Amino acid sequence: MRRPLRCAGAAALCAALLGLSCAAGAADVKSGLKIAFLPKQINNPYEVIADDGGMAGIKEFNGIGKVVGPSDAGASSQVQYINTLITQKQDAIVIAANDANAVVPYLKKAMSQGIKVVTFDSDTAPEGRQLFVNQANAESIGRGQIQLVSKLMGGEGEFAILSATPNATNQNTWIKWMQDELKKPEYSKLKLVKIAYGNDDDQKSFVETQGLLQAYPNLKAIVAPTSVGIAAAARYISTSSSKGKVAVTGLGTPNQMRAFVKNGTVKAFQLWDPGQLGYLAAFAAANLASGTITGKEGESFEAGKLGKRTIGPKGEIILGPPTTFDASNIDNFNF
Ligand code: RAM
Repeated sequence: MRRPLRCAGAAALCAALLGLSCAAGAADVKSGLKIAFLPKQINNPYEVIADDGGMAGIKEFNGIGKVVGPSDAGASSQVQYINTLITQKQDAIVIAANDANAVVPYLKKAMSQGIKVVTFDSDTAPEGRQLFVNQANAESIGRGQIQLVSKLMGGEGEFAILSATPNATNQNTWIKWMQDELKKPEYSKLKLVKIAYGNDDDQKSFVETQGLLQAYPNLKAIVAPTSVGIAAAARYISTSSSKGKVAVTGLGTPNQMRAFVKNGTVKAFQLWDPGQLGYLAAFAAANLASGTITGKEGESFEAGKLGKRTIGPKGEIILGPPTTFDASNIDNFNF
């Protein structure tokens, strides 16, 4: 484990005085910062893990954290919460945006009043935030999903995507890269027949799965790049005659998917650690609110147990590559 170099003052001063490169650390973060997490949906198990990770990070630097948010992932469902957080004069808002644009005017208002805005999990248009903490490189997530489903389908046949909401920035970006990957000659025998939307609602995702199986009798796989969608699809298929015939894959949490891996419905799927995503976002927000970083490319900061992190192009900070889970490793993960 690397040990962060501790500096008493601001990173720039430290570097200038000692001729060393030194990232802004927890020691540089102000204590008592009020940081609010605003997930896509308050009741989505994935978002709960991410928010818990954020609250754990905030505790480490003695901030005051809280989680507020809607029960549905609708485009404008987060607006009223942003307005309340502005009134409360939070130091930072950390949001997984349900829509790239709908929340932007409200987040702009927050920023104009000195509140720092960090998106995580699902981004807004760049003018809506100062930083975006991304779970992994979006291109590699999208391409990786196709590589995985192609393997599960033996490289040929019809498959469908079961996504979250039609406006979800993260899923839409991944799907764009999935479609790009599909153009490669090695996938010429794969056919994407439909993109369905379960709106990150368990029941709707379940019904959409049923609809896909009825509409496409030759379907060989469903890829759900959403933890809500993949769990609902697996639940439907696990008790249907499609079990063993239609592969289910995508992005899900090991704890939600474990039973379906054990009963053979799901062979493999992917994800990152949502708790680490929230934790990293908390440190990014705290460093912005403390003035140790401003959001420019190349600036770096210490993110507690995740070590030094550097801001990339377009204000993006990346957590790390996803993990592929299957029967051989799923029991090593507990989230
Ligand atoms: C759902 C949400 C979230 C996404 C995960 C994989 O929980 O849509 O935004 O990142 O799936």
